[in-house]
Amino acid sequence: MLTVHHLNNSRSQRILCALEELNLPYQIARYQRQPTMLAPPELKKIHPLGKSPVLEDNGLVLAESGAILEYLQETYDTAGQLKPADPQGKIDYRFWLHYAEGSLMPLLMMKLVFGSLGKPPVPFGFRTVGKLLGQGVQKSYLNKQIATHAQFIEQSLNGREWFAGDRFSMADIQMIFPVIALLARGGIDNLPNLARWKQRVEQRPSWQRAMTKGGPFSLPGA
Ligand SMILES: N[C@@H](CCC(=O)N[C@@H](CS)C(=O)NCC(=O)O)C(=O)O
Repeated sequence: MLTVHHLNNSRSQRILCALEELNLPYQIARYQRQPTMLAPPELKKIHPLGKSPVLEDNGLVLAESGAILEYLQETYDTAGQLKPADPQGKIDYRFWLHYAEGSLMPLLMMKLVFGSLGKPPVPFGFRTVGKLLGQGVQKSYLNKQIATHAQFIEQSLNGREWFAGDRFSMADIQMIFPVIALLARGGIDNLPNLARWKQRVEQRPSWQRAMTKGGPFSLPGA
């Protein structure tokens, strides 16, 4: 039996979506974020990093959402439903699977952290300095980086419905989390391709079932 170790409001929503796309039976072991937004310590008993998602499959323990999605595709997607077959599609598929966590998420996490330096839990006496520091880093570095990435992703969807071509794939599932974070907190307007792509994802029954089973998804702390 497949078990998804699922932290509420987290990247493990991706895995639920993939399992729903593949129509696989699975169970969910649920974990709630602590007030700090971190995962509870029990998750470290499943995998030493204590992050979500973790997937268990007949004694195998897998972490990292991209690696889990690739595993599910290679192991269970016998019809090749969630991976393109053409050479360019395969290159794009691999690119987005890596890019989501390797390049885009670190910038969005930095945005979250540097945007929080003027607020609790930063001690009261440090908040003014923290806020100035955070604003400085965002203005001089982060916002420009995020704008470059946002334009790149937006243009990559010109004339295509999905990240790896004309069919929905694991690459789209992997991109859901950073795109939602980018649209929510990237501070960039006018990304119509991305907004339409997000709507298409949200209309998929697999995503809707993942939300029903996994719980609301609103990315307060990603
Ligand atoms: N790159 C990893 C990131 C895993 C990760 O940071 N997960 C978050 C949830 S979205 C988490 O477990 N946060 C709680 C914590 O850091 O304690 C992946 O894609 O699986």
